Amino acid sequence: MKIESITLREIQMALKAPFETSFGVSHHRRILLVEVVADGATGWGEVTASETPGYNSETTDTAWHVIYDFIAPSLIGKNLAAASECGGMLAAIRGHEMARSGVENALWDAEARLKGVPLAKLLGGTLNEIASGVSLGIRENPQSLVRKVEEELQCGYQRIKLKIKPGKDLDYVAAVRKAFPGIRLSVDANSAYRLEDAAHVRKLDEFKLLMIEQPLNWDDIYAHSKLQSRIQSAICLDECIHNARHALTAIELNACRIINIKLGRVGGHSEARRVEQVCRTHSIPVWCGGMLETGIGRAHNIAMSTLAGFTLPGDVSASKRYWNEDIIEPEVEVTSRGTIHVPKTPGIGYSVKRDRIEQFTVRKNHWSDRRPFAQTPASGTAASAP
Ligand code: OSB
Ligand code: MG
Repeated sequence: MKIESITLREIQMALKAPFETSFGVSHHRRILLVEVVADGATGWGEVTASETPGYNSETTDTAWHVIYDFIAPSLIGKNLAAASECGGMLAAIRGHEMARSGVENALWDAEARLKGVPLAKLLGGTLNEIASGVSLGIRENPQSLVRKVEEELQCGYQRIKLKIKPGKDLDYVAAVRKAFPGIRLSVDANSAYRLEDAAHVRKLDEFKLLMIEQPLNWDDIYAHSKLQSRIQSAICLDECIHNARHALTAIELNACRIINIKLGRVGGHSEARRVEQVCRTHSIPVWCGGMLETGIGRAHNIAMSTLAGFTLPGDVSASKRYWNEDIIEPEVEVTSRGTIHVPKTPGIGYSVKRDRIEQFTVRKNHWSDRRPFAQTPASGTAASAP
């Protein structure tokens, strides 16, 4: 698979509704898309970094810098036997998993297209449809949250996850649990609590949650092992897990009973498969997390969610919950049973709407093996938002 060209672009898209987490509110997204051409086949990937370093240490701009200055120059013109070799070629780059993931996943899409198989198959996935859940942002008051939950349940979603933070937690969860006693319900704190809050977090036990996601520091597996021993609810780690070694550490320390896998957070499909493997070996259920992706990131999430270890509903939901019009066709849709059908066509299995992407593009750079000196501008790291 010879990498003939790489196109990096930033697109900007307004979210249909603001999304509030314990670390801030998102109104619009600045998203990097990666398009590769390898042996004549095109592949697409999405960089899932946020605009601010509030979730992890990467941002849209750090990812641009790392892809522009390091990843694209080191891959252009290279010959890979498979996309799975990408990680080894980028071994000199520490961290920056989301930047690496956007590029590696584009190569996985290209490889699947070259081989004429759906990406899910190439990854080793077995499911024909995946279970879908939703992640609901923090709201004004518990009543409006209950109304939102009802709306999502009517759409068929199999699991509801509530974002929480100190002061916007117990009352909200209590109201939702009272209104819907039997649903699969979980919460996500995005690192908003401290180990000293253990007695407070333990109050969530009475609501019979499926899990409490990432209650403590984003980089502290050990503190989660202490909290897990003090509460009944299962802890699910998100922010803490960047690779299979982290997953094994967390499992051996009993720091969680569930792990959320995000392609961006672990650096792409190759490492995601290794995390899934470690978890499956240790009977730790996994599910696919979301980062408010466009259809391209969503399509990669769907393909990954077909691996056998993904036994819990993920945060992969319908395009129309986020966007007035997505950049893929058809859009991601959810059945009335709360499932998403896995596409059967080669690659990510959705077609990319180039005209729409062009319309949203605010900066772009192209590397070509045939014209190695055609790159512009001299530095691509300055933001050029309209
Ligand atoms: O922690 O799972 C998270 C969105 C942005 C950053 C972090 C998270 C989230 C979500 C949204 O929960 C999931 C989605 O894409 O719907
Ligand atoms: Mg999370």
